[in-house]
Amino acid sequence: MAFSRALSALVLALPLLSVSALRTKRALCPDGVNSAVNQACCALFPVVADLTENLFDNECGDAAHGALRLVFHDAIGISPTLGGGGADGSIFTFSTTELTFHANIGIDDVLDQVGPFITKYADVLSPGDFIQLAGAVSLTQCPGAPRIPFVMGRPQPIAASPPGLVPEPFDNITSILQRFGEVGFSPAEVVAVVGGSHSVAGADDIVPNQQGVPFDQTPSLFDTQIFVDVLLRGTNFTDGQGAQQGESETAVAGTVRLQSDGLLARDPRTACTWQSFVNQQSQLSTAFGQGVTKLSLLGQTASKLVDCSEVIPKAIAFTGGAATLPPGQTLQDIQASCPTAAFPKLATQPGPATTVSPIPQATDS
Ligand code: HEM
Ligand SMILES: *[C@@H]1O[C@H](CO)[C@@H](O)[C@H](O)[C@H]1NC(C)=O
Ligand SMILES: CC(=O)N[C@H]1CO[C@H](CO)[C@@H](O)[C@@H]1O
Repeated sequence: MAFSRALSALVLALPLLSVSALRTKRALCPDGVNSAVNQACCALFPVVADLTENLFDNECGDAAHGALRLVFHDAIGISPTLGGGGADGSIFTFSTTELTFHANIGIDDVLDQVGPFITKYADVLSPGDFIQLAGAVSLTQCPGAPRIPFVMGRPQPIAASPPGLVPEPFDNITSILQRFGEVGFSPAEVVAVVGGSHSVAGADDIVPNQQGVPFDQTPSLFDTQIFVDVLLRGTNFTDGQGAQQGESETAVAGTVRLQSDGLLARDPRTACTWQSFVNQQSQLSTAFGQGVTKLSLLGQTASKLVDCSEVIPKAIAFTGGAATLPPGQTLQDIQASCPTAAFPKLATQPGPATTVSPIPQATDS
């Protein structure tokens, strides 16, 4: 038994070994500093360094969050019936059209930050490539997030995306699942990409007069806390402004919940997947990484693209703790919505209730 297990492990390991032996033949790049298996990727090392230092400031902050959101808003612009180029950079090149779409609220600020880098490196990368590279690098700023592949060679975009393809926070779950389903995402994949991304996210535009309002207690950690926070009982706005369409005040002061996130967490089609990610860091990271990689290839022919994943920095290991309930809250405050699995037991944070700080805005620094 032990022998046969060892033998099958060896048999399985052999092909992997030869693949990795092939893949480690790195040669020095013309810069004399970096090395790459594929010399075509050498030109990207300075781009990655520039993004890391000068766009993201080496942190999982507003600029990194914005770059990740841009990945989605560019890529989802494709439909089997209406057309569109998917992950083609059209949101940058045809911004005069795409920024008029209501769902792209706030993308103007993201393009103000990312756009100059796209222009600076226009002779190295197409806008579609650049947006996906920036998204992959943004994830390497966020502890717990996966290191995802990056492939290069997306052609220049040829037209703006048709309107109406980017989901909005007040859409119902039927229409959200249908929109993602059209481009090949299962309900479970939708939960992974939406929940995972919104674990490092906040609202800069949809909450009146406020910026950087986090979606969970830990917006600079890619963790599973969002899957808890979104399931807490909501409360009404207490600031006299009232909830806007598509959002609700939450039980965690300082955060805001998108209606679509709240519904995904509770809908019979998605609630069990949503709950399944609570405290399952590596499952989330893997499923999210696969989902974002799939987004990055929408509308593209993968076989025509060159694998430059080797330029993507290492992931930052998860440093946070287990997901917890906010001070004073118990499992009774969770609106558990999966009939087939018990909600996992969680510790309650000690001390008096706190308010989650806003995410500092990139334009502040
Ligand atoms: C049902 C699908 C989705 C809806 C309705 C949705 C909606 C929103 C909204 C309304 C915001 C706040 C915008 C603002 O006020 O500035 C937001 C932020 C964000 N979204 Fe989504 N989203 C969805 C899916 C995704 C996906 C699939 C990704 C990435 C893979 C993503 C990444 C982000 C990020 C990173 C932010 C934070 C941006 C920042 O903090 O600057 N979202 N989303
Ligand atoms: C969901 O939204 C779509 C589009 O607005 C609408 O046609 C449909 O009737 C809604 N479905 C439900 C179940 O509310
Ligand atoms: C307008 C609104 O959202 N009202 C809600 C306030 O909170 C109570 C109790 O949770 C709800 O029943 C109301 O619908």
